Amino acid sequence: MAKTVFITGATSGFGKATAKRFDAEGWQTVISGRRGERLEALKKELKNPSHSIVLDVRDKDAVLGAVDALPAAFSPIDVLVNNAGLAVGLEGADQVDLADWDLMVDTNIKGLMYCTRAILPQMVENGYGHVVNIGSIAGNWPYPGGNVYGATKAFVRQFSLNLRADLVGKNIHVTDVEPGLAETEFSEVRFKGDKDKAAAVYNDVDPIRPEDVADAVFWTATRPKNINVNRIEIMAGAQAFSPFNVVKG
Ligand code: NDP
Ligand code: 8X3
Repeated sequence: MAKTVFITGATSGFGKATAKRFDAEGWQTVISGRRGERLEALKKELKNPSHSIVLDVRDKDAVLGAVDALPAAFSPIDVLVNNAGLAVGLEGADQVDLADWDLMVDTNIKGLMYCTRAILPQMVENGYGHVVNIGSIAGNWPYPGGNVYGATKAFVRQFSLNLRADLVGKNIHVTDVEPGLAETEFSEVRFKGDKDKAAAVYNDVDPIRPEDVADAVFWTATRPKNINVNRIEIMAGAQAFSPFNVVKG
C-alpha cells in the first residue's frame, strides 16, 4: 500500500517541491496551505492520489478538524512535514512591529505544535511515523534582524529533540531540517511584497533550491528503522559565517 505524507505550506517553495518529490517516488500526498487555487493547481501536477486541505495552521480547531476528517484512504499519515512558516520583517528589535512577531510565533511555533499534536496519535496507534520539521540556520546562528524569526526556529530545533525523547521506542522518527539561503517566496513574504528587495537577496549568488531541501526531507524520511537523523543543517555553498561584531569606543 502506498505511503502518505502530510505537508503543510505546500503552495510554494520547499513544501511544493517536497510534495512533488514524494509523489515522484510513488507516495500519496496530503497538501495544505491557505491558497486553495494553488493547491488545486499542484494537485493536477501530481500523479498519485492527493488530498488537498485549505488550512491555516494558526487555527487550532481547523487543524484538529482537518486531521479528524481525513479520508480513510489518506489515513494514517506516515510522514508529517511541518513546513508552513514565514519570516516577517528584518527590523531591529527596538523598531519591530509587534504584529510581525505575533504572526511568526503563531505560525512557526503554535501552528507547528497544533499539526504535530493532531497527527501524532495516529502515528503512535499505527506504530510507525516520521515528523520532519523545517527549522532554519536562523535557529542556530544569530543575525541582525533575525530576532524572533530565529527564535521560532530555535524552538523548532529543541521541540524536535524533545519529541524524540517522548517518542523513542514507538518507531516514530523526528528530524529537524535546517536550511540556509534558499530561493523561494520567503523573502517576498519577509519584505511584505517588495519584489525588488526580495530579488536582491538572491542576486549574484547561487542559493539552495527548493528541490535540494525536498531531497533532504525525502532522504531523511526514508532511512531504515534503526536510524534517526536528528538534524540536518544545509547552507548554500556561497554562504558561511561572519566574525563577531565588536563595537569599540
Ligand atoms: P514560501 O514563502 O515559498 O512558502 C511558505 C509556505 O508556508 C507557503 O506554502 C505558505 O502557504 C505557507 N504558510 C505560511 N503561513 C501559513 C499559515 N498560517 N498556514 C498555512 N500555511 C502557511 O517559503 P519557503 O518555502 O522558503 O518556506 C518554507 C519553510 O522553510 C518556512 O518554515 C521557512 O521559515 C523555512 N525556511 C526557509 C528558508 C529560505 O531561505 N527560503 C531557509 C530556512 C527555512 P499559504 O501562503 O498558501 O498559506
Ligand atoms: C531562512 C534563512 O538566513 O534568511 O530561514 O534566516 S535566513
